[in-house]
Amino acid sequence: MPLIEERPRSAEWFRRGRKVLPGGVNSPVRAFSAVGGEPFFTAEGAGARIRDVDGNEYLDYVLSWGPLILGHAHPAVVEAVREAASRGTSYGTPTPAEVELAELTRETFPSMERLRFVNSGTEATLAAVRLARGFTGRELLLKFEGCYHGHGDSFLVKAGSGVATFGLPNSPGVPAELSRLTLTAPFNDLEAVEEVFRAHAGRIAGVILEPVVGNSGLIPPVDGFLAGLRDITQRDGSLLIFDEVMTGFRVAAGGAQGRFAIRPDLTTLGKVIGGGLPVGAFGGRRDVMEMVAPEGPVYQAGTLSGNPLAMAAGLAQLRALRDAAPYAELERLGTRLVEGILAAGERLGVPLSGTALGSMWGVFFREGPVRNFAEAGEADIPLFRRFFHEMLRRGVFLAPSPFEAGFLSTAHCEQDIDETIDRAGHALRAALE
Ligand code: HOZ
Repeated sequence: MPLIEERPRSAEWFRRGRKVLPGGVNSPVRAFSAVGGEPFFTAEGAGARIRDVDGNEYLDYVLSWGPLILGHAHPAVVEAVREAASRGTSYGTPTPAEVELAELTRETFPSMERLRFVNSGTEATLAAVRLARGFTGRELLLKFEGCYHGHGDSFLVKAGSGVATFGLPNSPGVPAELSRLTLTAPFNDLEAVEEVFRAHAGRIAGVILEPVVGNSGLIPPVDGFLAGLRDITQRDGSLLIFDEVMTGFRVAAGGAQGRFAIRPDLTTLGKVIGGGLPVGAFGGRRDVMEMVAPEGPVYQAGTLSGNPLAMAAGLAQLRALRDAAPYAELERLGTRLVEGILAAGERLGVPLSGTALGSMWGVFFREGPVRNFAEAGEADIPLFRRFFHEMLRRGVFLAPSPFEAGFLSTAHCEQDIDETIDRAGHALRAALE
């Protein structure tokens, strides 16, 4: 296949974009700064593929950073948005779709006895932490190194995703007083968590984590880690908060909490539940959620929260997922993909490791197992960068960072996977030259 070498139209849009948008983008990870080069500008997407403004086509494993589990422009989602938009884009009053989406979400996430919709995953985690603090009357928060919970002040401490990608230990603009309230521990290290709780007994409002980390690459929890956190938090009276913005409806229908049978006190969702429109949700134990205004004193609000277009898209996507029950097949494809890439590495003498969980997958450029952020950081990042570009030249779009997970959609078929494996073999060889 001909390699994609130039993107003159994308380059021109990027030149214009940089004059009006910081870095030419509206979210840092899109700028390709971590891998070098310039981003392509997308014109359209369909199924498992997107096309840039120069007419190049890419098999897409980013999928808008997770939301598009049915692929791009799924007819049911597009039609639901079209139909909802024809009746108006926002009312600022309750609508039936909000109740329906909440009911459908709770069916799949029974721990979310009550929930509220917001506009993004960041909003959801901010609200969940405020609520945990309001409910417990405590101020400290424990998070894990390499977990990313959006760009709220309290979370920009040893965070994953873009924060890790750009090597920012934390962000200017976050008051030191606030950062001091965020404690950290390595993921998958229960002993470290016990130690933090020993040092701060009765003072930690909540423990927030991605139960399967997707923002340091893909890192599953080791046996007993999530159950251990459940025990420790219960014992101490602090709340266990699962940030399932990425894993919700992705590692299994019921997210990581369903898959690993752990019931957190609070959960945050986003991405998939909005079908590609801006949405987030936080919810959990009824007694905790009763603290949220107007029932209780913990304030949280939003002009566009529960937006009718986002609710319609989310409902269409979740209903299609419920009918299709695609997770076993997605995991089979993901496993095939990861194993194919690892085999290519083995043939070329490149140490790789990786895993697939539901519709998420990831490969590290180092031997496994990778159990935490520090180990993820020991991968061969320069080789990843070259691999990323060689894949892009071959029409495969991976996340432009070693600290992100890959995604699959129901639109990806076995032939796509096999083509990707084939291209990965060539890309790896080229990356080594
Ligand atoms: N939460 C997304 C995945 N790490 C990041 C997407 C973004 O920052 O734009």
